[in-house]
Amino acid sequence: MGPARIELMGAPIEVGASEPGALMGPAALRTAGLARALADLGHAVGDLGDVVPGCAPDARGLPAVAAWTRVLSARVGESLARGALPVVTGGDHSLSLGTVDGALRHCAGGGRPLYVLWLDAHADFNTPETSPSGNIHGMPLAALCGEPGFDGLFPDGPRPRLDPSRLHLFGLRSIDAGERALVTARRVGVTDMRAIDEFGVVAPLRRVLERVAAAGGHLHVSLDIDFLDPGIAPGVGTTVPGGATFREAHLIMEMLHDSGLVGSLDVVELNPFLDERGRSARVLVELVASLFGRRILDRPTPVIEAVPRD
Ligand code: 4U7
Ligand code: MN
Ligand code: MN
Ligand code: MN
Repeated sequence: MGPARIELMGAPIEVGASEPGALMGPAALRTAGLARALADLGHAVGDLGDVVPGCAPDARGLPAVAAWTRVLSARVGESLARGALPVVTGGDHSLSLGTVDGALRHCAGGGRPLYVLWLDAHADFNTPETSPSGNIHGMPLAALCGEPGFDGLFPDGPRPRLDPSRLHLFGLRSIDAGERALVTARRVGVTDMRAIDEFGVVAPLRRVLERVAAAGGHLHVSLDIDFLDPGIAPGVGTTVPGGATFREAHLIMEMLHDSGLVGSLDVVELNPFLDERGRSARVLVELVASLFGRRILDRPTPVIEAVPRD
């Protein structure tokens, strides 16, 4: 079975964040060579260009995010229906309202459970009521899981909800009081930085992947660049110290590739205006390439012997 065709789509949205600049994210990732890096691995890659929302360019707030949600949900759904693997580049994290909604609808149609791996410093589980900032990029998971306060965000009619027990937050190190209560009450899976410091990334991630595999699930990965330590990826509006190292992030991507479970991907929150000479965009391209199979040597994994004999 060959790998699915990869379909890249830009979502230059920044109305969900307070810091302007994320709308340049898709362009920076193109400049850093995302499509080329994936094609060099032997994949069929199409860049479908930037998605255009059905709202005025100066629209603000929930109505603007609702317009993005509709179009992204439709585009991701179409891509999955073609048998492709959509990679949506942002853009702030409110874009995942659309990408996850599209993946949920696709999976509901095919009778497959959707699992979400949320690589992020934050929980993004605020509601308009609990949010200290009012910024929608801190709320997508609460909305997707069906918390109240998001009327008019999704298209009318029945909508598959994200099951919080199939959501796993990985890399968490900043959570607000209100969302902490919700994350606990809804029994969301969490591997926080404390757990990563204590156990590393391998054991916790392996447990997540084993669950998805056992259920025959589709895994949607949402990579927020602030998952990484700001020392390696400074191009982000919401930096939190103490993030994942270069090596931890690489290993996660390699394990995701080896699992063969990833069905859709978001790469979000890159703010090129705050970056240092393209460093953050380049790191993201490297990580995405690792997720799609770039490796140091062609050898079977896992590697049993630390030092190969000749
Ligand atoms: B991101 C925050 F208060 N929790 O809600 C909020 F700390 O997509 C930050 O993860 C949200 O970058 C960060 O505004 C959203 C804040
Ligand atoms: Mn499918
Ligand atoms: Mn986020
Ligand atoms: Mn974040």
